Amino acid sequence: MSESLRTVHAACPHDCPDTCAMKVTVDGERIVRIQGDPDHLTTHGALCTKVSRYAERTDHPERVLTPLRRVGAKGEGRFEPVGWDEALDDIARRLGAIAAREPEAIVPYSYAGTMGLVQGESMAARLWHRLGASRLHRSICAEAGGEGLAATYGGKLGMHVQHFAESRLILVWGSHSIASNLHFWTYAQAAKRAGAKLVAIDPRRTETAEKCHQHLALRPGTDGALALGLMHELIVNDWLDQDYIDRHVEGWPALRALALQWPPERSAAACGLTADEVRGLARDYGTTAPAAIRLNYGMQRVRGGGNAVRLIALLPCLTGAWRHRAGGLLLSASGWAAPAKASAWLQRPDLLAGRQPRTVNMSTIGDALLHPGGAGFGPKIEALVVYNSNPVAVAPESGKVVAGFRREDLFTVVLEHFLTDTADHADYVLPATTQLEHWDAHTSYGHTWVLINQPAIPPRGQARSNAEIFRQLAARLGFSEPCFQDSDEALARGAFNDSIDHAALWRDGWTRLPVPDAPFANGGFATPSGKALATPLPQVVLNHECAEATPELAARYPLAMISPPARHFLNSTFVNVKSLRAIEGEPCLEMHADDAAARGLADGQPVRVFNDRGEHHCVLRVNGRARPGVVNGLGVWWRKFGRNGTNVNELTHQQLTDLGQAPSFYDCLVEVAAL
Ligand SMILES: Nc1nc2c(c(=O)[nH]1)N[C@H]1C(S)=C(S)[C@@H](COP(=O)(O)OP(=O)(O)OC[C@H]3O[C@@H](n4cnc5c(=O)[nH]c(N)nc54)[C@H](O)[C@@H]3O)O[C@H]1N2
Ligand SMILES: Nc1nc2c(c(=O)[nH]1)N[C@H]1C(S)=C(S)[C@@H](COP(=O)(O)OP(=O)(O)OC[C@H]3O[C@@H](n4cnc5c(=O)[nH]c(N)nc54)[C@H](O)[C@@H]3O)O[C@H]1N2
Ligand code: SF4
Ligand SMILES: [Mo]
Repeated sequence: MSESLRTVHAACPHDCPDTCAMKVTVDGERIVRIQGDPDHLTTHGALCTKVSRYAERTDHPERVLTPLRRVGAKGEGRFEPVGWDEALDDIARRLGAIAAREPEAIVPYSYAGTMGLVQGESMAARLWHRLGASRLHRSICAEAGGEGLAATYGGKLGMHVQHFAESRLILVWGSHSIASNLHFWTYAQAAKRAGAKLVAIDPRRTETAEKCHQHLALRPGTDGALALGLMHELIVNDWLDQDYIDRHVEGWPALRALALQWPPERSAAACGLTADEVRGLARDYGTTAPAAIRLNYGMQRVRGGGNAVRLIALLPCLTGAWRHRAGGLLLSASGWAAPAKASAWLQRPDLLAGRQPRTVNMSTIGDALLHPGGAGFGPKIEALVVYNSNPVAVAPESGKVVAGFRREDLFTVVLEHFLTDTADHADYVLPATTQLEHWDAHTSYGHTWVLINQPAIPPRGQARSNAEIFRQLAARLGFSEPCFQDSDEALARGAFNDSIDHAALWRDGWTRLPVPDAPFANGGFATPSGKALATPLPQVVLNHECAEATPELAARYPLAMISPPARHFLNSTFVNVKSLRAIEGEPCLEMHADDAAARGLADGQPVRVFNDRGEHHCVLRVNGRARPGVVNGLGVWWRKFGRNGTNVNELTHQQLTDLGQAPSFYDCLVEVAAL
């Protein structure tokens, strides 16, 4: 071993519930090894395939390493290198000129490219608050389910992931865990080896579903109807924990009356299952303890996603599954970390100084960019600053998103590692550091630890961290408040308050949050009454687009399309890493053999997938993973890798969910024909 080898504590920054603790070994500026921290309980030394290749992504030959200025037409992706000072001076001048007139015409657009508290919304939020820029509703992923969960438990609170190992029954509900939550899957496998039964509830026959004992392939958007069918059976078979209900559930009589209207036959008809499947699942759930539900966000990307989460989240309250630490439900655990975060200090909302800028919903950015401005909307959007996100690929209804980004009168700055579909539309692309090059601090939505990330190598090329870029913009805009001087390291060190063990955090790279083992064993939900809430009464909400709600549309576009994540990408991140793209092949659409036969289509054939919003070309896969009537377009590819320069979001729409004003990506009707 060379004398110069050095190992630092790091955290995986990606939008993944596992938030792995990493150890990065470097030799000078060279990355020698990236491994999962063997001492961190849930990481247990293992990273997924994607992040094991992090060096390949960091030292990718196509990384943007200097600031770039547009030379081609909007969206063409042609740039020339430019110096940092020249770029930042010009950006600050243009943003400053807009802000002097109409600060809300500036819109920040960011999501979870990194989940870091520092490189996410710290210096950036301070800048936007001071400027009075529009606020952003960060709704693109989890708001329907998150609001549904909070409306039931009082927060985004759930089981500890490690306790699934002791469960006797696990419902893997709307989750392709092997792809998107690998470290939970390790615990589910341990439970399976110890005799637990695993049931997958998912329209798609995923690798995860294949490895469960049973797979219920319901129609997309019918999870609420399934939950009510289960409740019906829990009631009529007396599988309820009446004591738990009496003490810890608010609104049970009305929910009970609703559930009694959903016998298994009705529920099964709505879901596209058999009544025996509903009855069997109810029996398993009602008679096995401890029983746990791993719910994931895949099931809430439909109009009724919020209400469906509310209904499912009530199930463990009716059986008293919460009494056991290996019983209950996990959708998100992010709420456990909320009290530990120094959010107000990081983001400084006080810099708004009483102003209340309008909020733009990131999920309807297509419509927003095309809006001429006016009553009910506010000023026309004149400038967009994008970081940690790739909206041109990931936002719904790409046709409108692209048209918006191509507006000649829109000034767009994109902070990125690569020339993504979004960066192609920028006036300036600014090279950002990766997790190996900057400081950060992390919470997790899938486990109950907080983590620190130390830089392992100096920035590659001329890259600068997001926080550094915003700090320098703030200086050029003349903002002299001391908070605009805080270094990245100072932001990381101040990210958590004293409710956590700072000594352990800096010694080990992580520390556990003080959360009880069985948090709701005696009720104590985070609601005002301390009870789980069935009030107001949750409802079954039909999809925006389905035979029942829009029969005329369904006659023209009879196939329901879902677009869940591809296993070797993370949203649209890693699509440009060759070794991972090679595994995924090319953009595809999975279809059931009967639906293919009815259209005279065969496996491997190029097809066009279309509806009134657009047309996407890809290859057909008749591989046994799609259920009848449902097609799966795995995402999220970069448009520029698509056969006709599109991805699945060419077909999705901007209609929002029942709760949370989130997108309904998986609530989308299409038709498919040979190309
Ligand atoms: N490898 C990989 N990991 C990821 C991601 C990724 O893109 N790739 N994405 C990350 C992100 S952003 C998130 S939000 C998390 C969670 O990400 P999710 O998007 O929740 O990912 P999955 O766990 O794959 O869950 C999606 C599953 O839900 C199923 N599904 C679709 N519609 C329905 C429905 O109506 N009902 C039910 N019951 N199931 C449905 C899909 O077929 C799919 O198998 O994972 C993260 N982890
Ligand atoms: N059709 C369809 N669309 C979907 C989904 C789906 O299932 N189907 N899933 C949705 C979901 S759940 C989500 S969460 C969204 C995700 O959408 P996004 O949050 O936009 O996620 P990514 O596509 O991974 O893009 C993140 C970008 O951030 C960049 N990045 C990473 N780290 C840094 C950094 O430190 N600094 C800077 N400046 N940039 C950085 C990466 O290079 C990457 O290009 O997509 C949504 N879109
Ligand atoms: S993407 Fe998820 S599983 Fe992979 S290393 Fe990061 S946190 Fe762990
Ligand atoms: Mo997400």
